[in-house]
Amino acid sequence: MKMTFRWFGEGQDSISLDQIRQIPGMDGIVTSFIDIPVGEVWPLERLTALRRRVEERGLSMEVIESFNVHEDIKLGLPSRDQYIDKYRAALRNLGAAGIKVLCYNFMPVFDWTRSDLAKALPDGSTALAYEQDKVEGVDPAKLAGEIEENSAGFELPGWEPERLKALAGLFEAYKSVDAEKLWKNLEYFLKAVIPVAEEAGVKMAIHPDDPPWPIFGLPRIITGEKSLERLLKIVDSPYNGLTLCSGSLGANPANDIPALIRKFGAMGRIHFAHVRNVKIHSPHNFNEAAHLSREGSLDLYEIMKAYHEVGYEGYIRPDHGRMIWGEKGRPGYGLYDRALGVAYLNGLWEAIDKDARGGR
Ligand SMILES: [Mn+2]
Repeated sequence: MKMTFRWFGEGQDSISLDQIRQIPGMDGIVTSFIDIPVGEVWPLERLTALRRRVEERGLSMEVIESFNVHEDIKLGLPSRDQYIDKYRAALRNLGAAGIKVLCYNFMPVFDWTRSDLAKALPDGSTALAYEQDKVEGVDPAKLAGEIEENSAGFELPGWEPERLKALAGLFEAYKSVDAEKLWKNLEYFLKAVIPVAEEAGVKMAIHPDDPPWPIFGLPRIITGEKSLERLLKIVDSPYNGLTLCSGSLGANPANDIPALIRKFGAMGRIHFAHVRNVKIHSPHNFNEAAHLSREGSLDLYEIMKAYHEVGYEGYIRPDHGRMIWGEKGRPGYGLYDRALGVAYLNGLWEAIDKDARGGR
């Protein structure tokens, strides 16, 4: 298990590499170039230069996240082939730069969705929250405006200004794309890119839809066991794998996270573990919680035990955290609560590992 931390890059993140380095047991960062528009190729020189700077700070850079798939690919438009070519070129660059895992998603229009980026919790901390009525009761453009306003000045992956400007047109375009059509478009994409990922040595790891149900009438297809199984069968290669996000899938209590880890982990298809907790209040209403099991609805001990049982050797990160101790930062991505999450996950792992070896 290699512990990592999401870092948005110089000038994009209030947290420094030196701070991340000081979190006990930290191996590396997970990053992206969010200044490069979706669909464009990430230059090899920038990747290698950044990797060098990260390594000079004592951290590794082997995982990329939020390398988003262009909407034309998801929509299955004729123009998708040109974007698929760019995606393949980008995969080659990532491989040449030593990147091992690429986390992406296939959610129409929006990436993750929340109704509140700073919901006050009883202890005075704030966290991202999702209330179905608040989300479904508003015009998506209005919600997007609110999210932008409350993003503490940061550009959020999936909520980039250029995407938000095109919102009305995108919704119109998706009218002809139902879940089955979206599956077909995903299939077309994977069949085109996985052979290149294999050549480049970059494992693709799809992130489940967050939350794992349709919103705003848009289809969402990566939502639980059956869909993950279907996804893996499209191209039966270890390079077509998963980011198992406990918080995304776990927002639906029908998803048994430890069972999913045991199943897909034993198949060697989980390449990236996002581990966090959510507190479910009622169906389709939740807030993100501290990592500690009793603070939310998920059993993090069972989750880490499942990873241990399948001999998980991939990358893991604490995923989102709350805002605590007066920290101001990128919603979900402050330093303190995520660092506490790392310490807790490392503690669980040490105990589980030592127990499994008879206390040695
Ligand atoms: Mn996640």
